[in-house]
Order: sequence, then C-alpha cells, then structure tokens
Amino acid sequence: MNSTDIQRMNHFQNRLAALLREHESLIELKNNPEPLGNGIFTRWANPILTAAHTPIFWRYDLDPGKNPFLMERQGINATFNSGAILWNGKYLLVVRVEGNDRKSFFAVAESPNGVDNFRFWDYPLSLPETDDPDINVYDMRLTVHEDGWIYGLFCTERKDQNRPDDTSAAVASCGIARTKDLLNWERLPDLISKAGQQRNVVLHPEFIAGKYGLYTRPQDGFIKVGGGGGIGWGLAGSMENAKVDQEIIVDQKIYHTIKEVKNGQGPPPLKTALGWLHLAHGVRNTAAGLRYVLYLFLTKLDCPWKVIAAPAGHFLAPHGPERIGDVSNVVFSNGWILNERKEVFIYYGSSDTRMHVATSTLSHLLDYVTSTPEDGLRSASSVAVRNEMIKHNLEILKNHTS
Ligand code: M1P
Repeated sequence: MNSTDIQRMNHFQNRLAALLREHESLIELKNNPEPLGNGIFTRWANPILTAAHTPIFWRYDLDPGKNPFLMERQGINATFNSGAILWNGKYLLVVRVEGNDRKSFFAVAESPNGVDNFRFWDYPLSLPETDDPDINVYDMRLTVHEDGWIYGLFCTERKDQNRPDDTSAAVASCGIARTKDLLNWERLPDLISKAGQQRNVVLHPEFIAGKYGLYTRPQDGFIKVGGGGGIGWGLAGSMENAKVDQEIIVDQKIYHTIKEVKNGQGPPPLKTALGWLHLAHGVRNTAAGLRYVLYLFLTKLDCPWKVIAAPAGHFLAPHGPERIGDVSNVVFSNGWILNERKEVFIYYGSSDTRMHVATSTLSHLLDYVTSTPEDGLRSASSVAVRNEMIKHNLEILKNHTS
C-alpha cells in the first residue's frame, strides 16, 4: 500500500465508524410523549422510522475495493405506511420502504416498547410473486385471522397495458400473501373483484357465516375513484382464490366532508365490547392539492358492514413537520396495535415520507367514537351543536369560578 492508499483506507474506516455511530444513536434515541395533547391520543415527539433508520448495510457497499469513497450505492428515499402486529411481545411493523429508484418493498422493523428503538431485521421481506409480476408493492395490512394464518394484503401496481402510450397509466390490485412466522411468506392469487382498480383492501379478522370478509375500495381510475369509491365490503369463499362477487358500501364519500374525494379502510378493525372500531383515511381536495386525514367509526359486532357511530371530521390530521414530505399534507395509517393493557398504538405515515406513533387506550377511543357529535353536514348544524356545548359549559364555568 502506498501513502495514498493508506490515506484512503483510513478515510474509509473513519467514515464507516462515523456512519455506524450516528445510525446507532438514531435508533437508540429515546422518544417522548408530547405534553397535554387533545385528550383523545398522545402524539410522540420523534418520528419512529425515517429513511435514515434503515441499516447502513442496505445503502452502502461496505467493500473498500468496490466503494473506495464509501458512497451510498442504493439509497433509501422513505419509510412509511406500515402494517403492524404484536408478535412474541415485540411491536413489529411491516414497513413500506421506498428506494431512491421509487420502488417500494416491505421490511420488518421491531421495537421492544412500540414507541422507539425500532430496528430493521437484516433483510427486507422476500415476497413471492404471481405469474403477473408486480411493478410496485405497498401499504400492507396485516390480519391475524381466526383460520390460523397471518395475512398481508397490499397494493400491487402494474402498468395499464390498455394504455401503452401513457407511461403513468397503472392498475392497482389487491395482492395477498400469508405467513405463520413473518419470515416465510406464501403468495396467493390477487383478489378478483368487479371493480377496475382496488387499493386499500383489508381482511376482517373473523369468519362471517363461514366466509372471509373483505373491506374494499372499488375505484374506476388509478388515482381517481371516479364513480366508485367509499369503503366497500364483500365476502370471499376462500383466500386461496379470493373473489368478491358483490360489494356493498360501508362508509361512503360525502360532499363537503373530510372524505369528499375518497376514503379507505386503514388497518383491520379492533373488536371491542361496543362494536368493531375502525380507523380509516379520508381525502379532500384543496387549492394546494389533496389532504389526507384519519378518522374513526364503529360498526356492529355481528354485522361489521353496518356503521353505528361516526364522529364528525378528522381524528388525526397532519401536524407541524408531518405536513411536509414527498406527498405533502398526508397522514395515512394501515397499522395499529392493541396490547394486553388495552393500550392502542396508532402507527401512521406522514406525507409519504416517515412513520410516527400516537398512543391512546381502547376506553379513550370508544369514548371518542361514541360521544363525539356526528357530522350535521351543514355549517348551521355545526354551530347549533357547538352552541349547545358552549351554553352548558358557560354554566359549569360560572359555578366553577363563583
Ligand atoms: O399519497 C397519498 C396516499 O395515496 C394512496 O392512497 P389512496 O389510494 O387512498 O389515494 C396510496 O398510494 C398511499 O400509499 C399514499 O400514502
């Protein structure tokens, strides 16, 4: 080795040590709950996963012979929209990881407490393919089904072959995979339905009259739901060849609401004493583009397709730095965890860039969903409902101060 080689080698080793150190301190950074909040949930200060949380050895070629300047060879652009599961006492996310090449893939990140110390498993998930290869896969919803399997339903996107000249024309379908250990996955045929496009399909955790229940989102276009849309519901006789012949709408899009343009089921609903608790996203248009927020609703225990409580407006909306990212003004959730203490960990991506957590309890969420006024759908009724509360509150405050 001459002196230049030695200098290069030293630079390489020092840079590697610094990268590893910085990465480790990011992973080990303690997260803290934000004080006070709105009483419904608690936001946590730091994003729980960013592109920088992905292992150094996913991004850099660590062979000094092949990468003397220790450059990133395969950059990661974003880590967002994650499925979630409590697994052997650990909080696991199946993260949508997006490379600099714009391709998304799935990777598991694990935390001991659900709010920080998320560490990726060494390898991304090896997802088998069908005969029709996926171009892009994303937004996996994990369902622990009573049939004994853990299902991962996700969007598989392929070029729309009917529009060969339009390089952005795509078809979204529901891909289906299942596992028993989160390591080995079996790929099943994509969901067949009558809708031209399907995104945000979620498997209900229990059989309904011996069939698999699926929350769907029938839509006409890749981005635009067109005449379709709403959170749909259909039954399939099997998951090995899942086919939904008929879809009914559980929760429709409504003019001048947070779900005016489109909506979609988030993670599988949580079973509670009062009904199935659902988390969903609603989208409206603005002069600055689409705005995605999260909302909750409750459906009947024996008929999960019948809504019994629906608070007005959003439950959680983009806040502070969450507003900015590759697709700004978006919060999106496809994973939450209910632990044995009845605490709920709501995992959400912000602006298609990073992951966050908000925590609550089942009691808080049920109180919110059953006691928050419904949407009166007109300004006058919103004022009337608010005035009723104000009047009562002023009485309380008068007695309080006197
Ligand atoms: O870019 C915002 C979101 O757009 C899509 O969601 P939807 O189908 O409801 O419009 C998805 O691509 C989602 O991943 C993304 O966060």
